[in-house]
Amino acid sequence: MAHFPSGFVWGAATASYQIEGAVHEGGRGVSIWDTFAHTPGRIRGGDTGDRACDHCHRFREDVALMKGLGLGAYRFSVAWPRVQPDGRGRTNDAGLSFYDRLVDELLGVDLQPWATLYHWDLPQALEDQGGWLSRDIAHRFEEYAFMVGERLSDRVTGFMTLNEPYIHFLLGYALGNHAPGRTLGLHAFPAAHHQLLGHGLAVRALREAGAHMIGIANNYAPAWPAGDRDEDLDAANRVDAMHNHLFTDPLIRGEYPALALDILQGTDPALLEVIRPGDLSVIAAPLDFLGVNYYQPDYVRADPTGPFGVSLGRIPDREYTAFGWPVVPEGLTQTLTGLKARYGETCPPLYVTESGCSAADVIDVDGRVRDDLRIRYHEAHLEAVRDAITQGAGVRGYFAWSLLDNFEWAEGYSQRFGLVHVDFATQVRTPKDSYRWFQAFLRDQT
Ligand code: PNW
Repeated sequence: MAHFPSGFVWGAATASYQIEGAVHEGGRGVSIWDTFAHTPGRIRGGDTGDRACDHCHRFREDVALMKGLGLGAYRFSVAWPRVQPDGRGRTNDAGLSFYDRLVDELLGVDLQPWATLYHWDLPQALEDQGGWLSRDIAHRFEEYAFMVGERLSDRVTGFMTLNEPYIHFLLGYALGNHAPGRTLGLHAFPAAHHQLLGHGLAVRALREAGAHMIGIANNYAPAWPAGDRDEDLDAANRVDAMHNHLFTDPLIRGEYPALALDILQGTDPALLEVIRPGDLSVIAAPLDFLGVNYYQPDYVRADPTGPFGVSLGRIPDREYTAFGWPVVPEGLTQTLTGLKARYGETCPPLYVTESGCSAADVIDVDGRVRDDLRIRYHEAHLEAVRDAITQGAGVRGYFAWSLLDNFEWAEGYSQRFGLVHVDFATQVRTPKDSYRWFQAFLRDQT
């Protein structure tokens, strides 16, 4: 495969609740994911993140695995309840110290730390006060962002405020398959607006605290109509507005997309009252980069019974991951070039902050873990990034999701996304074939 621009950032990504474990240690508070995972029936197999990859105790080994792969960067998330157990007031120094040690370990082997402030593990105390539906939370997030920024900005390369506010809004507050498990449909819009407001306030707080590379990791999915009926094209435009533009236009243009406002207004005009004068200029705080998490396009059909008149289907005739998601690398090219086309000169530099797949591992008698699907997946998606660069999208990095097999939210441990296999009973880590492939690929890049 051809070479990427020099200085291109190569990394792997994880998230706190998915890997850390140690949920009762070091003064950590309870998060909405602790509550949700311990509610019977919520997670496949009754799994929880109580132990996960035991990363809090094994981070040195995990950093060594990243180094061994030849990565130059690591994207992790900070668990808010570890740093501020009640989501307001008191800082928990033991929690911040953990991230201190992690960052120092990374720097010790020349890996750039990239930190996400919020990857869905809200302090339960804040959920009890309304969570992201309540406006106050935006200010709590600002305060927390400042705390983390003050402690880590001298050593962290890039900060991301939020991970995938769209997925958190959709699965956490609209549909309820993720924590906090609310099923408000589009009435969950305040959770979208308050995340965006919290993001804008956090950007400002991080800058005050000395951070210089600040962005967000958004989930993007090109909206593909499932048919050529006009209704399907309209349906795809609505999904595009809600999934892609709703969480990006405000950041870059300082306005919500008109189509999304129409949809929300049509649901309940009172929903838009959460947008107060001045909010959009806070939300549009200048960004140094835009993180792109990509998995698959939305395949959209008009369906009067579905939310905003659509239903999502499965793209036919593709290779599928163990999750049943189709492998569609050209959707990544389309996403990256689409962002550049929509925002032009105002488009911040792009980083792919997540790309990866769940694959059933085949473990040989000698312990070798074969995951050919994952090799094909990353190979094709890297080619897709290169195509986007050739077409003028400024892409500066690629973070594979994920370093380790981990707690895959509502799917528990049943879906494995890692370049490194984790035997959850023994916590033994085994680099998979995809790890070796990536290692050889990176060696070839230099
Ligand atoms: C992302 N969807 O979540 C998250 O950032 C990761 O924590 C997660 O492990 C990874 O992707 C794999 O799922 C998503 O339904 C969850 O479209 C669901 C969707 C997309 C992303």
